Amino acid sequence: MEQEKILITGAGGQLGSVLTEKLQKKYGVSHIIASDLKPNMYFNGCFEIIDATNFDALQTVVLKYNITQVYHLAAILSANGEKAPLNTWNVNMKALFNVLEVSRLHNVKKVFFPSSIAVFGDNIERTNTPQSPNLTPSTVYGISKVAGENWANYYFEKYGLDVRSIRYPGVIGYQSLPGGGTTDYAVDMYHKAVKNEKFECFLSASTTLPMIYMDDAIRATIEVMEAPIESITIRTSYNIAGASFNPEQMVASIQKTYPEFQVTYKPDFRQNIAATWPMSINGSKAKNDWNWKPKYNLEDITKDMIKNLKLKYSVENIDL
Ligand code: NAD
Ligand code: AKB
Repeated sequence: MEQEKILITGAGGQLGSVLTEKLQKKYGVSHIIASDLKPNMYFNGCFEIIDATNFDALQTVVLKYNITQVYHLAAILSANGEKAPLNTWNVNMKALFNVLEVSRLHNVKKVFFPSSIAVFGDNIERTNTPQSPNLTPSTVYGISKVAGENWANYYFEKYGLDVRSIRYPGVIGYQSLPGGGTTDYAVDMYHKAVKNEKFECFLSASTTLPMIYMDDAIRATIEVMEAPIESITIRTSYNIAGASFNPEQMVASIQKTYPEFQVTYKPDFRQNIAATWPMSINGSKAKNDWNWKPKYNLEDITKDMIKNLKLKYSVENIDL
């Protein structure tokens, strides 16, 4: 384990910035190479600028550090993706092909590819959505994730490349800001509540979606990557359960601490995306195969978000 050299693409993003720190703690700072389109001033340790759509840039870094594992997080998310569909397809697919090819060519042992609940579309059971229904996503982002899952499976079957993947629900955390998805409202709502501001929600009050707390999301990522190879029976991507709730339930949960907190609803194009996604996920394969169990429900998330955001904003005020 001491010999691992781990490259993270998209390390400056919502998940990447937290995952980088977690992996640094686990493996040692010098074993983790964070990369993104531009440097992140908060990173300690090794950082490389890599546009993951550039094969040579990626290959150079993999060879320079003798990379043994890649966590490939770089992508354009659902809402931003709809603003430029062809570019989103190009970025999401080209970056993944580069990661898979460079890994195959240079003996990278394991690759993590994050998929999403965006793989699901209209033709699903929206409650307790099963692992393998007909996947007909409504966004270019979702289409790229379905294709990515199948390419992950292809590289495992054809070349034996150990690619592992989970379908993240919407991720909520205090450490970082989300990067242009349909579930971003949830993080924004907590920030506004703690700053004693009003919030305008771009989804309707009753839009229930699967969500997951950052700690659970990072733990699931590391657990699936560390599971014994024989326990991984799904090589496309695992459904994972987190918590499921709608904006109205979030507001009620926040109002237990901030009774004056006010939210108005102004659904926009993201409402149509959310309407095609599951309301809750059946994560039984992940549970059976590698023991996945989420720790945070809505009340736990609200408590931890408020506690940490209060701290964050009070420190920022002291700095001023
Ligand atoms: P994010 O948008 O916050 O971060 C993505 C990062 O990728 C950004 O820092 C961006 O600069 C970088 N990036 C974009 N194009 C790049 C390129 N060509 N080369 C290198 N870097 C590039 O996203 P996130 O929320 O941290 O998501 C990380 C991964 O997890 C993504 O693949 C996303 O699809 C997946 N995911 C996230 C969520 C969520 O709720 N956050 C849910 C499901 C799946
Ligand atoms: C998004 O909303 O695009 C992401 C996701 C669920 O994939 N948060």
